[in-house]
Amino acid sequence: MPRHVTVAAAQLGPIQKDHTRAEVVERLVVLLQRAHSMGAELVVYPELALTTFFPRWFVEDIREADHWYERSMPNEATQPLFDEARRLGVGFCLGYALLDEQPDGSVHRWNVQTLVERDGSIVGTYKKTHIPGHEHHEPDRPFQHAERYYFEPSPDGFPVWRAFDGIVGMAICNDRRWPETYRVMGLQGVELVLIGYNTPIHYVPDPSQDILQGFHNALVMQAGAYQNGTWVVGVAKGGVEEGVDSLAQSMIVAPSGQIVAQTLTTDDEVVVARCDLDWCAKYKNTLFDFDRYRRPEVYGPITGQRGVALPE
Ligand code: CDT
Repeated sequence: MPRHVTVAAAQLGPIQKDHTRAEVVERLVVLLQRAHSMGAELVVYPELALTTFFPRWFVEDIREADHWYERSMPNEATQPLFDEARRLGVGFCLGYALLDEQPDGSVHRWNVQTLVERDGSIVGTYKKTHIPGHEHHEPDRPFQHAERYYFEPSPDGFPVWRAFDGIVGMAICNDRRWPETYRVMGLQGVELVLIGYNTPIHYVPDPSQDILQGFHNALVMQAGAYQNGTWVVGVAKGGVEEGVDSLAQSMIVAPSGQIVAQTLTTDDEVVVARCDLDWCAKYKNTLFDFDRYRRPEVYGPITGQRGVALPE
């Protein structure tokens, strides 16, 4: 039986600070319905798809930011999305901030994506691994990117799940820039990688990269797809949010590395692609036949060290 899954990249335009969860969920439902009418079986939303990108502001007491986090999923605010998706028989992947309160009283703040199957069952929740930006207030910046204050890095790595008739993995925004992200999933046979992102056009530490944001976005996802023989779906929250312009250019990339669908606007927009999961094998069994051609015995530094070790 050939395995195809029609996937939608459900890009969001900006979510401003005063937009309520109810307003945002209404937009998500509209995108879901549009995607369904285009034949989608799986709808992928951006990173932090329920709120504005709140790490752009610093608060001295982190508990003042707790209202940006979800405490459970689904919850009262997102139930309409879960209900409509199940009614339509469409799965989805949703990014949001999670406040994880443990029975022992410890609190964890994660940046996560939850994958939901067509029958409404939760497949899994992925926690962001590579947390970019800064830990402390940097008042000289035009806007903050304090993700390292608001989120812990996940200790879990990159699990994959059997879902949607294939092998599915997830990554979140900055994760997509790191080859290890795709390779760890590639080593588990991943066929579909779902990635939400919020990427400000202005990169404060080195503005010479601003003009290259679109190029770098495509570069890393196309390389990740090709080098691991997998589909990659990258979905933006784009446009000008609270004065900060963010990259859109959501895309669906084939295992060949080719872009098969891409958004044209910086607003709410859906693009779909019919993903042939068996296409992955063309790459996994030939040029990137890992078992035949990889040389893990000489890749020690990849997992043995974090930073650069210069030669003598
Ligand atoms: N959300 C996220 O991870 N954004 C980063 C911005 C660059 S680091 C300040 C990204 O990699 O796109």
